[in-house]
Order: sequence, then structure tokens, then C-alpha cells
Amino acid sequence: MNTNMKSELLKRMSAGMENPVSGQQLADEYGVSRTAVWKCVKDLENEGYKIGTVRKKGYYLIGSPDLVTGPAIGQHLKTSVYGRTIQYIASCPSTQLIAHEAAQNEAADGTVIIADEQTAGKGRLSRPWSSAAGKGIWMSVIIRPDLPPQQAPQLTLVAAVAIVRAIEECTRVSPSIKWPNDILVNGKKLTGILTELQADPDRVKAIILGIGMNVNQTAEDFPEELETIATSLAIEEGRQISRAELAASVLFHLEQYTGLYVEKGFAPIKLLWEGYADSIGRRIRISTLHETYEAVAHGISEDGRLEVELDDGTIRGIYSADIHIV
Ligand code: BTX
Repeated sequence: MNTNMKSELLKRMSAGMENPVSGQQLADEYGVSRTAVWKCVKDLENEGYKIGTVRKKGYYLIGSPDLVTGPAIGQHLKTSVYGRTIQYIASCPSTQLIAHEAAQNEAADGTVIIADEQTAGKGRLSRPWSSAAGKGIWMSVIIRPDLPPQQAPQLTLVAAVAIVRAIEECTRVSPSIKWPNDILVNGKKLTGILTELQADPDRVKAIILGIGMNVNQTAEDFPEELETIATSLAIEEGRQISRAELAASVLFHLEQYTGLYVEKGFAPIKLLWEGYADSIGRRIRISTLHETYEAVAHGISEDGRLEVELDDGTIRGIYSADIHIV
């Protein structure tokens, strides 16, 4: 069934009982039969949507399950490109793997691979990413900005700003950003970003932006080892959040800020990012694969490096590390 028509049906049906959607009208608009629309309504009911009918007038939405399918996200989308193709998978090892394959097979700019559950979700350095069924947003966005590969790390920072903006739009939570890729609330990790690349020597072919957002977990839903370091929006906000609405908002802000970045460069993103960063001006401990040391974080450079001042006054730019405020 046509995903766009399902999205449109969901969108229109949310206008409520007073404004039911005429099946005939939708059928005419999409050039399909009245039965095809009816089948679409039945499909949605089977997925858990509660749909009412007003005799001779049409359908309206009574209640929605918390899904991240194409139509569920599509009904909230305000983008022109991002999320216009969504591949939803109920369960898979990692959306990054599927997105890499799709990108190699010429998937369009802004294509989204999203799963309800990941069984082998991954973070940086092959660390595991806990991705419980039905609780979070586990998605990979394929973007194809016209950039040299050296600039790809900046996209992590663009994504972080976009995600914070989306969280602010959909909730009352005020997150901060921990360089380079964590979004935190009260010091606990709410979201992780994994930026992977397919590139020629001089040009980015595709950036696979992996976004893992904890949305509706309770504290008990997290595995024991994450209990003290992870949180979810539902825990912070005290209510369940619509994952579809939030995912659509992330895609909207991602499209906006990537556009701003490509057009105006890194300067406006840097300002926004530094405004949300929790470490600027603070003393931090920096751990790389080779060493651990302390320094004061000053800000980020044009190429997305974290600039720190060592105790002897030397300024150093860090590309990749884990940091902790001390
Ligand atoms: P990271 O390497 O910064 O974080 C991984 C670390 O975060 C783990 O070692 C663990 O301590 C902690 N952690 C694991 N799961 C969670 C969780 N759900 N909430 C909070 N902390 C956690 C971060 O890497 C990048 C994560 C990207 C995940 C997305 S989901 C969609 C896409 N598919 C995929 O396989 N990865 C990306």
C-alpha cells in the first residue's frame, strides 16, 4: 500500500470526529479505488490504530500506537527531502549495516532506515548500543552533502545541534552536548550519534548518520550496566513521548541545519553547538586509545576538533576521544 497515502490518511484523520476524512475523496485524489482506501484503513487498524467512522462521511483517528513506521513518521514530516524515503524494519542487527548497503545501491539523499529494535546496535569503536524494542529511535540517515571527506566529522556536530533542537521542540527537557557525539540530561546519556562515511579521496559519497535516542524506557528497561549512566526522555519528562513525532522533528532540524552548514559553513553551527556544550570552560579528563590526561576545554575549531589548553599552556586540538568533566 502506498506509504504516502497512508501518511496523508493518518494526518487528515487526526483532525478528529468533527472533520472525518472522506474515503471517496482520498481515492479520487490518489487515483485509487474506494476499496484500496478501505484496505488502507484496515491495515492501520491491524497495526494498532483506533479508527472511528462517521456514517456516510468518513474516518477519524481515535488513538495511535507508538510506532516508527514510514506512515507514522510521514504524517508529521515537514521536510522537503529528508525522510521522504523511509525503510522501516521491525527488528535487525543494526540499521547502520542496512544503510551502508542502501547507500552503495544509490539510495537517495535523506533516505532513512529505522528499526523498532536492534539486536546488535553499535556505537563508536564497535561498542554496543542498547536498542530495546519499541522504546527508542534507532535510525540511520543517509545524507549526501557535497563536501570533502575531512569535513564529515562536522556533520556529527550539526546532527547534535539538530537533535537538541528537536528534543526542545517535542519536550520540556533541556539537554546538553558532550563532545563529540553524546547528548546528555543531568549528566546521563540520552542520545548517541555515530557518523560513518563512504567517500572518494576528495568527495563524500554518503554520510551514514546513526542516531540512537532513548525515548520511552523506564529505568528498569536499561541493562544493569547502563542504569547509572543512561536516561530516556520519558524518565526525564515523566510522560511517554511520541517517537514518530520526535523522529520527524529530528529529520526537520537535520535538514535545516545541514542546509545552513552547506550554505554558510561551520561558523553558525559552531556558535549553536558551543551554546549547548557542557564542557566549554571546564576542566576535563581526555581518554584516547593511547593516553589519558587533563586539560581545560576552550571550544571547537572550524574542523570540529575540541580545542583544549594543557596545564603548560599548550593548545591542542582533539579529533577523537572520550571526555569527562572533572
Ligand atoms: P558511543 O561509543 O559514544 O557510546 C557507546 C556507549 O554508550 C556504550 O559503551 C555504553 O556504555 C553506552 N550505551 C550503550 N547503549 C546505550 C543507550 N541506549 N543509552 C545510553 N548509553 C548507552 C554512541 O556511541 C553512538 C550510538 C549510535 C547508535 C545508533 S542507533 C541507530 C544506528 N545503528 C547502530 O547500530 N548504531 C546507530
